[in-house]
Amino acid sequence: MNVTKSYFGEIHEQTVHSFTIRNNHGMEVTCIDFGCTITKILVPDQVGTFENVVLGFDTLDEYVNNSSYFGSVIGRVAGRIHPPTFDLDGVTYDLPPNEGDNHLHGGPNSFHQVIWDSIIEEDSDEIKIKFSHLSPDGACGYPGELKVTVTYSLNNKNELLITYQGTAEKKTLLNIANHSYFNLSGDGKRTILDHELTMKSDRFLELDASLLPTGAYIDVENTTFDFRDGKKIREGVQSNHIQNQLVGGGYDHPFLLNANNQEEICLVDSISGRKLIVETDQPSVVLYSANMLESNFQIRGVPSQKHLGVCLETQYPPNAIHHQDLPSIVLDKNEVYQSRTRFKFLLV
Ligand code: FUC
Repeated sequence: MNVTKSYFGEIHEQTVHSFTIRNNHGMEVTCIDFGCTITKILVPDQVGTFENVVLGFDTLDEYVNNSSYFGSVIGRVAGRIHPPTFDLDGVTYDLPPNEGDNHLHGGPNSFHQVIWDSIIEEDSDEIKIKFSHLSPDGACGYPGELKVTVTYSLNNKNELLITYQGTAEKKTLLNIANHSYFNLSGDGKRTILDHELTMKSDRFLELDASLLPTGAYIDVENTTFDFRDGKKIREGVQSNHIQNQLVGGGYDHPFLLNANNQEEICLVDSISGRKLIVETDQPSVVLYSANMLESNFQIRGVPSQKHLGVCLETQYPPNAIHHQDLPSIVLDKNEVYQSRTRFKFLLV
């Protein structure tokens, strides 16, 4: 295995670096310290052709100016919070809105827009890039100075493991996710509409017109949200189900996972033969079929369009702070937040 570090760009007189880990089978993961952003994942198809399976850019400017959160780490709190305010121990904290009245993905200039410190750790069968960041008390409205690390680790089993850890000096909220858009066709050749998704999930959260969970759970039985036996994403995109329609055609929903670390999510592109298995310790996954991806720019020479990627954002449910029935994202003072998700690349 080997790892390289190189210059990627510059912002506010600070250098942004790119890191590429390559394993013994030729699989590569490339990320940058700006937003701990995964810019490229090269894996083989069934005839051994290595191609990129995530949406990403080659220049820093594109990451700074694009609002799609390609490959970035999202925090302090992933998803939408509305109203953009919350109470903890009798103190009210206001969060800056950045999508109409909603506070989205940690607010403006949050984790995806900062340059993280980095350390490389090398082993014979695994290489890690460990990113760390000290988020000041009050950053983006959240209380407590927070020490947070994000580690990307690639091994020789073609597994990318993402781990998050955080501790804060005050009681606060924390719910971190990665926002990679997968497209297993390779180099964005096709949309993800014919990708087949299988998920161990009996329930998802109903959304309102502002894409916020209402607090109600919906049973997936007999709906386009039933991925238990596998389904093409196209089915939800073409469906008349009000929940598919209100997100712009497709999915932008938190699914509650029935199982953890048991191949609970599986994405297949049968044409290339690529398969991705996602295993996590998180209670839910936001399935986003890129319904709002705009078509006014290019992604490494490929015209952007709706449904060009699919995000599998393993996390606690969004807006959990406003719904007591949802698993809590409150982190106590000095409590250790930990979360891990494994992305295993295989062939069918
Ligand atoms: C996802 C979605 C949102 C949003 C964003 C870019 O996580 O939940 O609706 O469009 O990413």
